[in-house]
Amino acid sequence: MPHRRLAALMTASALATACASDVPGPKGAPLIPLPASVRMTEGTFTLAPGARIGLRASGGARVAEELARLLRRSTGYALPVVRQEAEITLEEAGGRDLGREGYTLDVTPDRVRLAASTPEGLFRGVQTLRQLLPAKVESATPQRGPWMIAGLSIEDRPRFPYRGVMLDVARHFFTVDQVKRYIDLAVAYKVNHLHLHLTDDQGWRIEIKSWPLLATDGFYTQDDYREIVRYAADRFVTVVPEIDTPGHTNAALAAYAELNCDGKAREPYKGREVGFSSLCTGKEITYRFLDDVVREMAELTPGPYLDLGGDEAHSTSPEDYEKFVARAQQIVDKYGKRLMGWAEITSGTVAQHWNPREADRAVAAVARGAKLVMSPADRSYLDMKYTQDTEYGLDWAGLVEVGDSYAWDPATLVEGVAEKDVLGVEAPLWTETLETPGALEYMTYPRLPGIAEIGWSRPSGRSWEDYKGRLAAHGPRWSAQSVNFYRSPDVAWD
Ligand code: TNX
Repeated sequence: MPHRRLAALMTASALATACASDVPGPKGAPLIPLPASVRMTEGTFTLAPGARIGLRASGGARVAEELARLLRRSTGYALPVVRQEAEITLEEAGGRDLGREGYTLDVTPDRVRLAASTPEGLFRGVQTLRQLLPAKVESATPQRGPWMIAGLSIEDRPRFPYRGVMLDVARHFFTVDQVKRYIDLAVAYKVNHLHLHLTDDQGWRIEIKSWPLLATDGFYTQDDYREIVRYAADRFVTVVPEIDTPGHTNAALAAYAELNCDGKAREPYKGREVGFSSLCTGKEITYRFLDDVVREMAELTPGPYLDLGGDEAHSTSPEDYEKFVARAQQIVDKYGKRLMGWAEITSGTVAQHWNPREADRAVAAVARGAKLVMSPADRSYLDMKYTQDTEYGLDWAGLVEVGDSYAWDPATLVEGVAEKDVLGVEAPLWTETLETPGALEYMTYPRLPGIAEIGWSRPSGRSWEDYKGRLAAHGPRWSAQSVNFYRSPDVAWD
């Protein structure tokens, strides 16, 4: 039966885009990330002005309110949240364990039914629902309907538990509100970790009460930081704070003379060189400092990870580095957190692969029992230029067009690293050349959604040819939110 085989060969993605042409009105819903399974069904649901959002799950109230807020803005409908079955219902997946982030979404002519085992699963499902509606649903002001969704049945859960984005707020500082918007845009693609690179040679951006001179100019107070953590948590995003050590520490070495081996404070630094600074690994005060910083950060951070960097410590001897990292590990253990660091770090539960020329470090980390977050600079670095002409960014890892950032797989990229070794993926955005939110957005979109898909979706359904078709439909969504994105010529934008 050849047609049966054909149907079986049709990937979830083909089906997801197939709906496009069948829907009267809106042009369908090319989903990113691609769900684990999508089945098209008969008919179309239309959101009517009198529709309600029904909540039949404990703990999902904030998710339901967030969905209502989003839909009210653009539809202008009242959309009350009620505690009963309604036109759009969010409910607990009865009996079935969909995992922490999994969900099912069923659209029939008379209802939308979203089910999950946790509020987090409902939140991930809401992101899918947004993408099923026309792009104008992202608008902040009332738009004209109709608001239609093609009938379908989705069952979805992520491939990897860690799907992150990193923002370097040290090279250039970004305010709490700017970080909130950055989070809002990223969660639409089911990103669930925000790694904040809080300290570097150029600046220390988090208040440490026991060392008050560290952060003096452009920084988060501890209350600011708590606010970011809370905002992220409300969107099921875990903040991973990074205090880079023992290198990338000029800002600390400038603030406190006693942290230097020679006891002399360093000059503040504004340049772009790396690898010139090091904490004094032979002095006890260095470990008192580290203990204080780790204690305060652990108190502020509900997430499991505390990242101590460890990259490019070119001014620390290998022996001193080892010694330092061993002490750092003890301190992080003492405060009940898990040490995370870049692949150079020789200790810790999670190591982050970043340098394509040093993939052996990732393999070594796995041999030590660490899990990997994959963020290869030549694929997932959001600060790499797209082309020679890109106004911002660096090119040390190469030029990274949208297709380059999409076409790789974390379980096959590095020989000696397999699926089981991978915790997930991350897209880091370093900000040596980026000073404004518009510049951040330009480098992040459209590459972040591709990295998010690599972390969420099964590799079997993925191809650049298919992906770029889906990506095209996200341009109008970003336009509706005034996102400054790069209109890659490789994508036929809607
Ligand atoms: C390398 S990636 C660095 C950063 C730079 C970045 C620029 C890593 C662990 N270290 O210090 O900002 O390249 O792309």
